[in-house]
Amino acid sequence: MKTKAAVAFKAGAPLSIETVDLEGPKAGEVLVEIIATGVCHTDAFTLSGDDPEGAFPAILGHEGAGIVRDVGAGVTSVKPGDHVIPLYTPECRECDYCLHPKTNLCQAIRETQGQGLMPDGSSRFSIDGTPILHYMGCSTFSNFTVLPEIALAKVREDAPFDKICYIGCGVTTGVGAVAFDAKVEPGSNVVVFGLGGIGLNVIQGARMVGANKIIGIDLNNDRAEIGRQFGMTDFLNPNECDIMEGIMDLTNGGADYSFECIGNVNTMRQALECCHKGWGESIIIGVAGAGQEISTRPFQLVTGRVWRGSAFGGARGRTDVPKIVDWYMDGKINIDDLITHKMPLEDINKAFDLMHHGESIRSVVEF
Ligand code: NAD
Ligand code: DAO
Ligand code: ZN
Ligand code: ZN
Repeated sequence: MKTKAAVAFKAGAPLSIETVDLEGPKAGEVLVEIIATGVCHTDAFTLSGDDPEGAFPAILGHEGAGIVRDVGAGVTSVKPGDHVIPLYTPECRECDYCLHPKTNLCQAIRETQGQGLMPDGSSRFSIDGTPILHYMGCSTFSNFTVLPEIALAKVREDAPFDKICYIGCGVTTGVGAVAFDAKVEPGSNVVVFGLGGIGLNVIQGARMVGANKIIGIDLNNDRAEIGRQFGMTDFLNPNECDIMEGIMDLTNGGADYSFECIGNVNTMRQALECCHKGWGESIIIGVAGAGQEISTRPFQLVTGRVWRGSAFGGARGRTDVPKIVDWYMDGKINIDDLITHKMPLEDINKAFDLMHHGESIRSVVEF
C-alpha cells in the first residue's frame, strides 16, 4: 500500500512529506493507522545527528496512537479495530529482561530495532524500491506503519488519540520515573531539573504520589507558571540564584529524590549533589550527547547518595500503558494543558521550530 509520511533523508535537514510504499504485516506483525503523534525532544536529537544510533533515511516519530488495520500470521493479542499505542520499549513477556523484576528493558527485538529494521532484518518502508528505515520500532510520523505485536499496548476505545499519543513517551517517561522506578514515597522532597515535556510530567507524578516539596529548576522563567499548575511548590532559575543553596534551604539538607530531565552532564552532577546525604536518590532521564560523560566525587556515593537512570519511566508497556490511559481518563493526570500546539503532518517542521525556541511543551500532529 501507499502511505503519507514525513521522511528524514539526512541529519540536520527538515523532514520531507512523501508518499511511501509500505509492505503489509508479516508473521507476528501488525499494520496500524496512526491517528495522532507527538513530536518529542528525542526525535529532534536524532534528526540533529547527535544520536549515535541515528541512521538515515528514516521515518522518525515514537509517540503515537492509532487503530489496528491488519494483522500478520500468528498475532493473537490485537485485532483490526483495536486502539493501540506503539511502544519503543516493547514487552515480550518471555525474554530474560521481561522475566526479571528489576527492569523494563525487553531485549527481544533490541538489535534489529536499533538498526531501524523489523525483527526479520528488513524494512517495510521504501520509496522507488529504496528502503527507508524504521525508527525506535515505531515510525509514527507515517500515517500507516507496521510494528511487532509485542510493541503495541491495547488501550480503551473512549480515550482521545490526540491526547493519549503523549503517553507513548513523555507522560509515561515522567510519571513512570516517579511511580515505577524511583517509587517516591508520600511526603518526599523532590527536585526536577528541566521543566519541559518530560520534567512537567515528573512534577505531576510527584504530586500524584503525595510529595511534599516539589522544586522545579529551569533557565526559562515562563516555565514557572505551568510548573505551579502541575504541582511545583518552588521555582529556581540558575541564572538568578545559587540553586544548590536554594535547594538546601528549602529541603532542610537536600532532596529525597532528584530527576534530571535536560540531558546536560553538568546539571546531572548538580542533581546528584543536591540530594540528601545518607539517602537521596538522583534519577537521570535526560539523554546526553554522544561521547559525553558524567562525573562527581565518589565520596558523594560513599556517603549514601544514589545515582541511577530511567528509560520509558520503568514502564512495562503492554501492562502499564493501559493503566496510565486510565489515570488520564479518571482525571488523575493532566495531559490536555501540556499539548500546546497541534498541526497537520504537512506542518511537522514547525513542531521542531517551536521546540527549539522553547515555545511549545508538546506539539501533536494529527493525520
Ligand atoms: P525539553 O526541551 O522540552 O525540556 C528541557 C527543559 O530544560 C527546557 O524547559 C529548558 O529550558 C530546560 N533547560 C535547558 N538547559 C537547562 C539548564 N542548563 N538548566 C536548567 N534548565 C535547563 O525536553 P524534554 O522533551 O522534556 O526532554 C528532556 C530530556 O529527556 C531529553 O534529553 C530527552 O531526550 C530525554 N528523554 C528521555 C527519555 C527516557 O526514557 N529516559 C524519554 C524521553 C525523553
Ligand atoms: O535496551 O538498550 C536498550 C534500549 C533502551 C532504550 C531506552 C530508550 C530511552 C531513552 C531514549 C529516549 C526515548 C524517547
Ligand atoms: Zn522481553
Ligand atoms: Zn520521546
